[in-house]
Amino acid sequence: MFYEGPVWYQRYFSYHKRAQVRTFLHFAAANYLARVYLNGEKIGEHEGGFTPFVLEVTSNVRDGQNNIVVEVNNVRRPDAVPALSTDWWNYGGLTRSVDLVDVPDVFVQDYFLQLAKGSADQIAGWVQLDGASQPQTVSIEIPELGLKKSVSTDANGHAEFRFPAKLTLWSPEAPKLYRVVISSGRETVEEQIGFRTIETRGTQILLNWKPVFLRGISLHEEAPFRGGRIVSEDEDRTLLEWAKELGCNFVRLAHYPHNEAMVRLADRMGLLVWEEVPVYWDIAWQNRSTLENAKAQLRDTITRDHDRASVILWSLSNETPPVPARTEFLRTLADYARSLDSTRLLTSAMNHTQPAGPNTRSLDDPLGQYLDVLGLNEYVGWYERRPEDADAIRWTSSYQKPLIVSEFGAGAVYGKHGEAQTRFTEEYQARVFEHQINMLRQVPSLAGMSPWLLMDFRSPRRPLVGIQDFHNRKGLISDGGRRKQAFYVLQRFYGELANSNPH
Ligand code: GCB
Repeated sequence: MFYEGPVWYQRYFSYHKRAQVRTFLHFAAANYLARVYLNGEKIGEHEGGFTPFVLEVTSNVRDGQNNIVVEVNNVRRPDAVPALSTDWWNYGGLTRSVDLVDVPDVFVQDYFLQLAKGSADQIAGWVQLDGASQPQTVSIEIPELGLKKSVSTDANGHAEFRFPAKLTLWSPEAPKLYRVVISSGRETVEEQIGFRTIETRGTQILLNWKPVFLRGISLHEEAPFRGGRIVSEDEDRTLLEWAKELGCNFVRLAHYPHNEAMVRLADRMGLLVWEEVPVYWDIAWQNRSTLENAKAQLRDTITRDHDRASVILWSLSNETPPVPARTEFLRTLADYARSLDSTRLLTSAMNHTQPAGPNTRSLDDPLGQYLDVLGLNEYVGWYERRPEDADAIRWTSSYQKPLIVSEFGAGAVYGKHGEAQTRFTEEYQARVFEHQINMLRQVPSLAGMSPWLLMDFRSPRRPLVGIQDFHNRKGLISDGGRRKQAFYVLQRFYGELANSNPH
């Protein structure tokens, strides 16, 4: 159960080689360091436990029988991302699917289709071909709108475009997706893409130009009922349906990129998404290769999901210490994220605040200057003070930016009842939520919340026998799928919010 180290996979497969076809191995995720061998030859390696990668094997794959071997090592390292300590289980190995993918010799490598920044009727973006030695024509079609545009790629296979379109915008209430068809040469790629705007104005978040309050919940990518990493879309759906039942229009996918199907499902179900890279607690801020690694994980997350309307926030980090080297590191990540995707908002979950008066705390972390939206994790009533103390606490910030309380919570064992003073009872957890809600009603810049968290999850840091048994018990739902009292406290509040603000 606590094993960390290499695991080896081996499989034979048969393959039929064809002319003008290129072949890739696609790994949806391998935690943490993967080394891949095909027919006895090393073809590549990859670092980072939650992002996809591809290796071209066109010249290695044989007609007939082939032998693939993969070593995946989940040993934690001080220079890795994340580093040595996390509050989640270090599930190792091939945690997501591996596919052998055939494409034409010139193929659509990537595309980015979103509304142009600040516009509701102009689609802008780009398409990137791989393998083209001369300009090619690419067509972009949205059949439902009767739209078909042709663009010509440059010498690098790149083409940018911008064209008008009369669109029904995507929103949680009406998550409209369009079938988009991208064709080039011998290849046609089909997609479902939604279009919406997202921006901030002062301390508000605007979705399609209207203020939106993010009624959210945080979740880990852990399978309900059986534990382990999620392996099917059904498991994704169970979690997102629970979030819907709670009254959410928003999910914080903590603390690393969840599987791709989760985000695609959020697109279809109308849930706004906060997506995060595992720059968690303390990591080697001064280390050049750690920065390169974090950048690569951020790039691959954005690349995978940049066409998902549901994703409105890229989160750069969680609870990092406000030292200069860390702020510089995260400033670099923020600049990089903006260069890759200027259409979405940047955030980070921060937890360092200053007293600003008797019962007032101010979130002035220097990282805030590089973000569009401030995330705040606080545990009044659990790691500090009593639940009812929250009623009198006020939060401010010198940044005039929207604030999301990205975490608060308390542990409770499903079915454990007692006095509301007794920790780990359902009553105690419900009491924390009631007082947190009293407090959050008083935060003028509050644009959303994502309490900690939807479902109990496994963690090696949580050993209390009979209580935690290596689970973080802050779920509103147990890992066996049972709703705790606090679930209904939050559900009532979200119901009230939804009725007073349809957005
Ligand atoms: C936090 C962390 C989260 C932990 C949680 C807890 O602040 O961001 O990863 O699981 O607190 O339960 O302590």
